[in-house]
Parts: sequence; structure tokens; C-alpha cells
Amino acid sequence: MMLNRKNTGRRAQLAPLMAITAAAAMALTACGGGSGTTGETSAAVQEQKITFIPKQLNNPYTDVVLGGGKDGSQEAGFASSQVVGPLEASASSQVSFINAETQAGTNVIVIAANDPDAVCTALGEARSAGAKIVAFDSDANPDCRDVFISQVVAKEVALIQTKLIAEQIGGSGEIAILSATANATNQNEWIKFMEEDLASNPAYKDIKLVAKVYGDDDDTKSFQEAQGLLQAHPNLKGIISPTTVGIAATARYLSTSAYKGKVALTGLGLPNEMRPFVKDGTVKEFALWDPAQLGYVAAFAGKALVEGKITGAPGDKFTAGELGDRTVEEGGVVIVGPPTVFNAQNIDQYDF
Ligand code: RAM
Repeated sequence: MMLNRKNTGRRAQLAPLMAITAAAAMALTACGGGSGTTGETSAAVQEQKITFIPKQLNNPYTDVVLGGGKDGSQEAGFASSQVVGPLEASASSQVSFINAETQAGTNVIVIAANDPDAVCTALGEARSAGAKIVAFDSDANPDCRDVFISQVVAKEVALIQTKLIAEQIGGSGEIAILSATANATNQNEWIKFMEEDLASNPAYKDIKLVAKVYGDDDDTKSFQEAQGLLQAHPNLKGIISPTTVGIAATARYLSTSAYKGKVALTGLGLPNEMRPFVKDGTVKEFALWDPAQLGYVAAFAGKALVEGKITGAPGDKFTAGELGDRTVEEGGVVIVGPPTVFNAQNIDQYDF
């Protein structure tokens, strides 16, 4: 099985890409005719170019996703794979990168949309020029893409976070959400399900959501927003941060403040970033999936699209390399896998 345990072969392959994505808005030729391990490569895909456009470069979560994307592209047999993207996750920051891919005749564009609509016109032009569009991580407007690779069932990951915060604050008190950017499709969908759960689940009747703030997946801004939340809400008992950048920055703030161990923090984080805060008692439990699997499955969806094996219609099936078969669900959505909850007992088993 691939990925998330320590010392896997795939894990070791992540390092080179991670180093490169730290550089500004650049392109990288990543694979050049990978040999493939699945035995499924076809002549068609071997002539195709795939490009990944994440929400932003220099995000440790993105680096892991792209590592899986690189591996998947090689195993799927793409002629070349590259990564381009903005340094900040603002709404329109991806448009110029999409346009450049259209000009270059890229066959598959894999994109995590910073804003579902801001990228639409550019993606439409890319499609008119013949490209297949795979949204992943954060969906584009469904009219503008062929499939959306979702890391998890959105409602499931939202409900895990409300459950974790409820347990950690003892079932009552004020909580806040510290999100990424205000337009991100994935964040807003999770927040919507969390709000519905808080409002409708009788077990949460004594929990009050008092604020939603946005750190824009910028470490400094997220740190300041965490600080601001605690100043503005002196009775705050817990924070949910459903973003890897937000939860790490909030944990860093809490860990050296008087709130450490008193104000609970949960959400979605990378085990490698959160490990010190779990060990020092700042954070009890948080969740995530294996981000590399997201990029990996997206690459194989791209292969199935260019080979004409799927169109993105519900019921379409394709094989995602060593992760096995996936089926396209209603709305053109493909689910990668279930989330995992991390705590002091299991965190050392993970290396991402
Ligand atoms: C951040 C981004 C990303 C999200 C993860 C959990 O890195 O907001 O889109 O899926 O957190």
C-alpha cells in the first residue's frame, strides 16, 4: 500500500520536488517518460503533457500533494509532468498560469481552485483548445472541469472536526473557526457542514460558534488571526482550523501563550508539522488524509480522461495505479480515501 506510513519507498521520492516548489512561480519538468509500474501505460498517454496548478506554491501540504502527483504522472505514463502556480492563494492568481498552459498545448490541467468561478473562463479556453481539466483539493465550478478529485467526503471530514472540538472542550463553550481564504471551495463546504452540525446536533447545543476568521493560508496572517481571536473572545474554549497552514500557525501561537492546554485546537494538519505541538500538550487530536494520494489519483484521472476511458459522468470507472479502482460519483466527484485522526499515540507512525 502506498504512502502514509514511515519509510515507504514513495515517501523517499517526495524530497526533490519539495525542494523545487519553494521557488517562486516557476515551471519544472518533472518526469520525462516515466517507466511506470502498473503496466497500463498506453501510446496515447505517452504523448500527453500534464500540468499541476496548486492553490499556491510554498505550502507544505501542497508539496506533499504534488509529490504524489509526480509519482502518479510517471506511473500513468505521461510524457511530461510539471508544476506551475502562484505564491499566494488569491482568487485570480491562477488565471495567467492556466492561460500559459493553454498556449503551450498542455493536455491535462490539474488545478486546486482558489475561487471556483475566477478560474472558469480560462479553464473554458483551455478545454476549447483540447485540454482535459481535473480539479483537485478545492473544486472549480463543475461547469468548467471534467472531474473533481476530492480527498474525502466533505461532510465526513467536517463532522470529524466538530466531534473532536466538542470532545476537547467538554461539550460546551465558545468556539471559533480559523480558515484559509474566504473563497476556497473546499474550506467553505467544510465550514457549511460544520455549522449545520453545530446547529442541528443536540449534543452540541451548548457550543457556540462566535467567529470565523481567514488566515489566507499565509503563516503570518494565520498567526495574527489566532492571536486576534483570543483577544476578542476571552471566553473562547476552542478553535477549529481546517487548513494545514492555519492549524500549524495557531498551534505555534498557543504553544508559547498562557492559553496552552486551556484553549483547545483541532482541525486539519500535517503530522510532521503538528508533532511538536501534540508532544508538548498544545494539541490533543486533529485529522487529515494522506495528501500524496490526492495528487496520485488526480494524475490517473487525467490519464483516463485523455485516453477517453472516462468523461466524468457518474458511474465512470478508472484504475488509480496501486490505489486501485475509483468510480466517478454524482457531480463528477471522485473520492480518494477516508481521513485519519492523529494523536500522541499514533502520530509517530506517519511521515508527511
Ligand atoms: C491547506 C489548504 C488545502 C486544504 C488543506 C487541508 O493546506 O487550504 O486546500 O485541503 O489545508
